[in-house]
Amino acid sequence: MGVSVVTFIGIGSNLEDPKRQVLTAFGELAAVPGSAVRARSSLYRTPPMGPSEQPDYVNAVVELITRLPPHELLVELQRIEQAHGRIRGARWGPRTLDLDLLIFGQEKIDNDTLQVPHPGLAQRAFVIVPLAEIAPHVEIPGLPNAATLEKQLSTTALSQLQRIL
Ligand code: A4P
Ligand code: MG
Repeated sequence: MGVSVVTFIGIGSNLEDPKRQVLTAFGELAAVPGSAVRARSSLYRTPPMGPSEQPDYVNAVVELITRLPPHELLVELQRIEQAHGRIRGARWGPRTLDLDLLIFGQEKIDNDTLQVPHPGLAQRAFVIVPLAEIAPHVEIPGLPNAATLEKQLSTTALSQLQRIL
């Protein structure tokens, strides 16, 4: 294990009591080896991106300090997804728990198993709003900071997000 790195994890769920899935994930992320949760956002109810015939999502973002290298952190995130009974189905289809590695320090990673910063980050209100809540000024490699990205969202996109907890 190396030095500590500041990372951000996007959490999403739209099956089997999504709010509970997200709250449980907060605790499980705090228990990842060599890691600590430094901040967690509010929970937001968000309309589904992708197939619209699926329930609304609950989304949140966690700031996690970790000594794990990025691929080991990804393995830990996938282990937590599996523990929530995640069944991989259609792309952008419904899921009990999705954990996306959004930002890993100042690293840019682009290989078969991992792309960081997460490719959808700059377009997704359900990622940007909770990220801007806990880390408005964090530097995102190749992108403006979260506060700036939030200002670029349409009022329609913003109005569809509902802070629930
Ligand atoms: N992978 C590559 N980069 C990363 C990364 N930065 N973080 C690879 C996590 N995984 C990464 O992921 C497929 C593969 O992506 C992994 O095996 C990993 O090696 P997956 O979770 O199995 O597939 P997925 O999530 O169905 O596909 P995808 O394209 O990652 O979907 P997204 O982008 O995660 O979107 N609507 C709302 N409102 N809120 C949501 O949270 N989420 C999705 C899923 C769709 N619609 C949504 C939401
Ligand atoms: Mg995913």
